[in-house]
This record gives sequence, structure tokens and C-alpha cells, in this order.
Amino acid sequence: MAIKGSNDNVWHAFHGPNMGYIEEQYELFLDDPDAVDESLRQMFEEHGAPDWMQSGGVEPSTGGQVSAQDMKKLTSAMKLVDAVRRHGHLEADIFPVGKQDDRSTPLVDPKTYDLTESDLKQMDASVLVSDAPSHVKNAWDLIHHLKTRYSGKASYEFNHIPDDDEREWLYNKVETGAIDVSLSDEEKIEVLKRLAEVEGFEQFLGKTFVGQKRFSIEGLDMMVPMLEHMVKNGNEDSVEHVMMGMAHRGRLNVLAHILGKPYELIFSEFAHSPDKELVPSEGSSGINYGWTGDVKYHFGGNREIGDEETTKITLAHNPSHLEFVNPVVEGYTRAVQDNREVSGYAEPDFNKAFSIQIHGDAAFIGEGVVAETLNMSQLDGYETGGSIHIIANNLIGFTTNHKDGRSTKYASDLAKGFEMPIIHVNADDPVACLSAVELAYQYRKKFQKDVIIDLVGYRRYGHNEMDEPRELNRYYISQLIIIKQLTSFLLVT
Ligand SMILES: Cc1ncc(C[n+]2csc(CCOP(=O)(O)OP(=O)(O)O)c2C)c(N)n1
Repeated sequence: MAIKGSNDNVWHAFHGPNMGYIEEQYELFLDDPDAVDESLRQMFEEHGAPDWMQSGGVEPSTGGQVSAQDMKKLTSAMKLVDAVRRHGHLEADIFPVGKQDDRSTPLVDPKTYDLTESDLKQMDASVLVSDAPSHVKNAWDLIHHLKTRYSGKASYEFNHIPDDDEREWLYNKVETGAIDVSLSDEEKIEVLKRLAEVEGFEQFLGKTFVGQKRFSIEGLDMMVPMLEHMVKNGNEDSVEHVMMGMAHRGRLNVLAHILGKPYELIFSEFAHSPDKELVPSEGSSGINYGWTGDVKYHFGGNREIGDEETTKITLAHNPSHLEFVNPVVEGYTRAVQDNREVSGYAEPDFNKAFSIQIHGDAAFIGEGVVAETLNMSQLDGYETGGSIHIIANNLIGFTTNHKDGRSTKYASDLAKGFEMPIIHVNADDPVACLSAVELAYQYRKKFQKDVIIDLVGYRRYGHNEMDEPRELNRYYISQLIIIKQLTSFLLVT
């Protein structure tokens, strides 16, 4: 590092945050001169303490320099910017229903940092961030801008990621809006049509096969367009295989709309199965006919998509044991990534395949096999270049409210220990959901590590369709709200 300055005012070359930096370095130097950069050491030896430190923290006012008071404000503003990045999720609008209580936190309030609107308006935004969007002129605008990014329909937790490049990349993508999906009118209509199919399918099943289990996706309907978006991205990137694992929730809908399983086949599985006797799962002790088959919401499937280059999508069959499929899907993925054509230790090609793991919110944090699988995600022998996880978060596990089912704030908190980025997104905002997918996909592609999307919705009915929604579903929501939301989404320009 080369530092220039005349002998007279060498310290006056430093302004704003740099002054804080020099102060910090000087204190380090006092403890151990070798702890600082060679050029700084020479300066400290030659010129002594920075003059603003010598004058008891008051910077000389000559020469248009920043006062100590301004310096303090600047440091506070930096803390506030950092706080919005770290804690903005606490105020985010990610719950479509069920948590409408006050979500404000003093952690992102300027007052907490002794800052007023006028303090912030006097501060140039470029002192705080290097690439503020053009409409952001001062620090007040900047805080507002950051709040829209970190406390909107999507929110983010990145602060636990120790790698500076990764964290900076993620913050940059969020703050610049580079990952925001922008849909044309036609694309909006496509998404709406897909959502109508998703919901129509569930309603048809509900009305036609009354009381039969289907583990409706309703409340998390956007999961289907999100999966479509991910798979399409993969196909455009010449990914050969997408391996998927999921439990019962929404599985029939994913089979129909992502795996292309014909409706007739699904209906026939409802029509031909004497429901109650054929259900060896979800706590039932019902008789089954010699385990000759499985229940319809455990079946897997596969499908090829794409014209010139094809991508094979595989949904693994699932046992009743929640999340046990996680390591199986990772094994499938690694198996197709490994190059077994040359002798020796098989080298994986992470661009050839990726996995999508869909988890229940209670199961993600409650089932130990999830932690075991996440732990393997960076091991040479098991890694798959990053899996994309979606927590199908309907805020309830069977009959258990999250307050009685986990000791952490979010269902996704387990992933923090594995340094994985977490994106929370409101399942009733289609554009936010697709943007969350885009960020997750791009992150996986760049850093080849796992990423978590916490898709926050609700459960329209009971746990399955044999139980009583009025008693089991605390988050029942009227059709009208959904219609209102979809209609505003359709207000195309
Ligand atoms: C290993 C295992 N433990 C317990 C169960 C029983 N069980 C079935 S569904 C369920 C609740 C799961 O809740 P969540 O993960 O939130 O998924 P949801 O059904 O709400 O979508 C439980 C405990 C099981 N099937 N497997």
C-alpha cells in the first residue's frame, strides 16, 4: 500500500471511514508495530499519532475536513446499513397469513443509532456503498432502498457466510436487483395459467375423491412454477440431469405438472385404491394387501425435457420416513456426475447434474438425516456441486405449531451452521418466488454450494384431506384472499 501526503498535513489526506481505519491501525501499531502494513508503520514512526487523535478525538476544522461529530454519524450510518443487511428479514413481509402482528424491530431503526432523517440526508450514499442505484442520492434514500430489498416479500440471511466473496456477491445481487425476474405480460399469463392448473387439479381431486389423502399443495402453489423455472434454467445450461427428492406435500401436483404424469393415471390410483385399507403410512396401522404397492403420494417418476439438448428430471420414490430420501437423491446426483470412463478416482462434473431437495418445515429442522446430509455437502467423496433446497413451509407440522416443534426462529436455521445462504420468500408473491429461484440457481452455479429457499405459505386444509380442517388448520384462509392476490398480480402493464 502506498500512501502519499506532505509532511505538514499527512493525516489530512484521510476522510470519513478511512479516518476510522487509520485510528484502528494506529492502535494496532502501538501494541505491535509489525501488525500493520509497512508503509503505515513508516508513517506512524515518522509523524506519530494522527492529529485528530492527538486533539482528543476532535479533528482540526481547518481545510474543510470532517468533524469528529460527523465522523461518529458516519460510523453510525455504516452500522445501520450493516444492520439492515443482517436484520432486515425480521421486518420482511414473508408470511402470507398467520403472522400479521407488528414485525418492526429497533435493530433497523435510525433512532437506535442516534441518527435523524436530516443526518442521513446530509450524507452522500456513495460514502456508504460503492454501487448505489441512480435514484439513491443520500444515506436516507439508501436506507429506504435497502429496506425495500431486505424487508420486502423476500428476505435474506447471509451474514453467517464466512467467505467475503460469496457474501459480497449475494449482497450485490440483492441490492442491485440483478436477480430480479421481470416477466412480460405473456409470461405473467403463463404463470397464472399454471397456478390455475395447480389449484384446479387439487380442487378436482378434493371434490371427486372426497376424503382421500392427497396432501394438497394449496398455500404453496408457487412451488410448481418455481420448479419449472429451475429445471428450465438447467436445460438452458445443458444440465443433463435434475434429481429431485420430496415428501408427500404437493407431490401429486409435482408429478402431474413437473414430471408430466398423466392426470388419468393419478385419478386411476385414487379410483382403484380402497383408501383406508391401503394406507401403511402417516401413523396408520391399516391393513395393506401384502405390501404389493405403495401409496400414490410416495411414487416417483422421470421425464425428459428440451429439444436440442435434453435434461432428464427424476423424482425419487419416497418412503414414509420423512427426509430419508435426501442422501439417496445426493447419491443419484453424484453417480451421474462422476466420470467413470477413465480409471482411478472418479472425477465429478458438477455442471452435468444438480439436485433439488424439497423439505417440510417441521421435518427440515426435526429430522436428523437432514443435518447428516447437509454435513456431506462439502465432502470430496459426496459433494454434488451444491443442492437447491426448498422448504415447503406451511407453518405447521401435522398438528404441531412451529412454536411447539422447533427451538429456532426459522425452520431454515439449521442451514446456518452449514454456512448456506437462506432466502425467505412469501409464497403468495409469484415474482418474488421466481426471483428467489434465480438467486439460488445463480449462486449454486457460481459457488457450487448448497442454498436454501424457505418458501413461506400456509396450509389450506388439514394435514391430509381425511382430517378436519376447522380443528387442525389454524391458518385457514379464504379463497377471496387468494383471488385478490392473483388479480393484483395480473394487473399487467
Ligand atoms: C421419520 C418420520 N417421522 C415422523 C413421521 C410422521 N409424520 C408424517 S407427516 C409429519 C409432519 C411433517 O410436517 P412438515 O415437515 O412440516 O410437512 P407437512 O406435512 O406440514 O407439509 C410427521 C411427523 C414420518 N412420516 N416419518
